[in-house]
Amino acid sequence: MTDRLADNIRQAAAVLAQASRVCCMTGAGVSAESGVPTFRDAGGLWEGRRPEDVATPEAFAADPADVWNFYLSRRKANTACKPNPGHLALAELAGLLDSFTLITQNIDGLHHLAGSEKVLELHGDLWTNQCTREKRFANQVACPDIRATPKDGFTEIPHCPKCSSMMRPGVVWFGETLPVDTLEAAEFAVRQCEAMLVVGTSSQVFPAAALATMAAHAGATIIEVNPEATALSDHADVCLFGPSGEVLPELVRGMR
Ligand code: BV8
Repeated sequence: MTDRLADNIRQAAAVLAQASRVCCMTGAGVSAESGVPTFRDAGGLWEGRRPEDVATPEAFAADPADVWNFYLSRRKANTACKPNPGHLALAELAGLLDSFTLITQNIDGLHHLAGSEKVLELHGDLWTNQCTREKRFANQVACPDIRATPKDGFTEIPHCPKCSSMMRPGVVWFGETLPVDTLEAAEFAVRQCEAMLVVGTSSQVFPAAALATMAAHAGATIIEVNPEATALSDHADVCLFGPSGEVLPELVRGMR
C-alpha cells in the first residue's frame, strides 16, 4: 500500500469517525475479490455480449430460456463465492457507527452472507425467482418469491406453483423501474448522511449512480473506493485508489 493511499485512508477514517450518519453504496467491484466477475472490466459479464441481449424484459420475452441460462450460469458460478474482507469490513463498520445504511447494486447476496443485516438491494437478488404474472418488479407480492436452490438448478423454465405463470429471475433489468420502497429508502438515507462511501462501481448505471450526487448536494463527504478512476472520481472528496478487500479493512482499523 502506498504512503499516499495510507494517508488518504487515515483522512477518510477521520471523516467517518466524526460522522453520525453514514451511507455506503457498493457495485460489482466489492465482490471482485470473491471471484464474482464484474460487468465492465476486462473479462466481465458484458464482455462479448450486450446487456440488452440478456438483461432486459424484451430479451426475456424473446428468449426466456437464453436469459435463464445467463442467470443460472451466474448462480452456479456464484455458489462457491464467499464474502471477502471488504464485505466483512462493511458488516463491522455498521457496529462502529450510530447510523449506517448499506445500499448495493449487486445481486450476489454476499453482503448478507458477510453479516450485514439491513441491505438495500436496488437491483434485486440473484437467488430469488419472481412470478411474471405481474410484469413489474414491485408487484412480486402477487405471488411470493420461490427461493431457488442453485444446487437444484432447473432442467426447464420454472413456473409459479400458485398461478402457473412463467417465473423470471428476481432481478431488475435495464428499462425496468427499481423497487420503489428500496429506492426511496436509499434516497432518503443519502440525503441525510454526513459521509457516503462509494465502493466498487463504475457509476454508470442510473438511478443508482445518481445517489452519490444526491448525497453530495445534501452536504455529505463522498469517499470513493476503487482501484481505478470512475465517472464519480472528479466529484468525490476523497478517492481511495485500491482494491476494496484491502482498503475497507484498513479504513475500519483506522476508525477503531
Ligand atoms: C430505470 C441487475 C426507470 C441485473 C442491473 C437515467 C435515469 C434513469 C435511467 C437511466 C438513465 N440513463 C439511462 C438509464 C437507463 C438505464 C441505465 O442506467 N443505463 C446505463 C447503462 C446508461 N437504467 C435502467 O434501465 C434502470 N431502470 O432507470 O427505470 C426507467 C424505465 C424505463 C426507461 C427509462 C428509465 C435499471 C438499471 C438496473 C439494471 N440492472 N443489474 C444483473 O445484474 O444481471 S445493472 C448492473 O450494472 C449491475 O446491477 C451492476 O451492479 C450495475 C452497475 O455496474 P457496476 O456495479 O458499477 O459494475 P461495473 O463492472 O460497471 O464496474 C465495476 C467497478 O469495480 C469498476 O469501476 C472497477 O474499477 C471496480 N473494481 C474492480 N475490482 C475492484 C473494484 N473496486 C473495488 N475493489 C476491487 N477489487
